[in-house]
Amino acid sequence: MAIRGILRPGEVCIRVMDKEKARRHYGEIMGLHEVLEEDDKLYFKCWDEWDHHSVVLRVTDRPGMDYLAFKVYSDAGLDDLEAKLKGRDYEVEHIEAGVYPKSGRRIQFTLPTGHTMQFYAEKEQLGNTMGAHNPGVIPDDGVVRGVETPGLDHILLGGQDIDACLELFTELFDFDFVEQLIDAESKMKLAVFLSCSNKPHDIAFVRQPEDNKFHHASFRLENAADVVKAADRLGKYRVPIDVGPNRHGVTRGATIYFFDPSGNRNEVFAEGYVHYPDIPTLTWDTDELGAATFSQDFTPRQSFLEVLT
Ligand code: M3P
Ligand code: FE
Repeated sequence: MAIRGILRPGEVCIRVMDKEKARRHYGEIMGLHEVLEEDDKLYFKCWDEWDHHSVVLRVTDRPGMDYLAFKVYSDAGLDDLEAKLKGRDYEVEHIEAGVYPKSGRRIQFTLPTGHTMQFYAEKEQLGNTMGAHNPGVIPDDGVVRGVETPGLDHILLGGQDIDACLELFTELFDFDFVEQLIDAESKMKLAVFLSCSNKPHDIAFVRQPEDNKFHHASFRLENAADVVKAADRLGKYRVPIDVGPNRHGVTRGATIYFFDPSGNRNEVFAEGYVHYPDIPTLTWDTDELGAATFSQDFTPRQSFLEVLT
């Protein structure tokens, strides 16, 4: 199916505790471009994203995620999604255009795992500096810096009823159920990976005892060599590393996990396979938990499984 419904995770709002440290981490070190500042918020875009911003940082007293917003192809798509949600007795809130900066109207609801999720169709576009006509391949402003991520890739959330989220995303939102991690004995789903695109995942859920938890926001890189280069930068700036360069079994992405100054986990991710809707759901079980999570040393990490914000 051509992508004409839900397009991508277009905006994530992450809570941070120190504005200047967060500005340095997401700006100088990760290489996102700061596009707007409010009293308690910083707005960033990655260099190859056209929309005004994809990352919002809200300064407060605890880390975690305020909301995740998916961009939808058309305004009519919002009505369609609202009708579907109401058909399943979800409470849907309307947010008028302009309430969120540079943004058209939004609808908001709560996931079965307690996370706040939004859909929007319009956001002012800034472009990627190259324009749309004979655009070239490298941004024109010369300001490619830090880890140089071209875009927000996917989000991983934690909560209890990930089965209900799986049902919601596949039945109502037309996502593909791309991969899962199950308990080898009970067959209980421990993690589910969902795609609305050709990516191996746009969102994933991991089973956790506490709802509304944030596992990580992942930023795309082009290839595994860029992931190793990112590791050099993360080390140079003394960014706390959760898991150094490795490759996921699930999604096959080259990865590094690390923490922002407030303890929120970030990931850089490259080279996952191309997903198509006719590919069967891939299943990993806990007998291969190490290889499912980190295939190069097939060793599960405790912090990776237990630290969420
Ligand atoms: C990723 C990824 C788990 C695996 C997570 C994988 C929670 O974050 O980007 O592929 O088992
Ligand atoms: Fe990830």
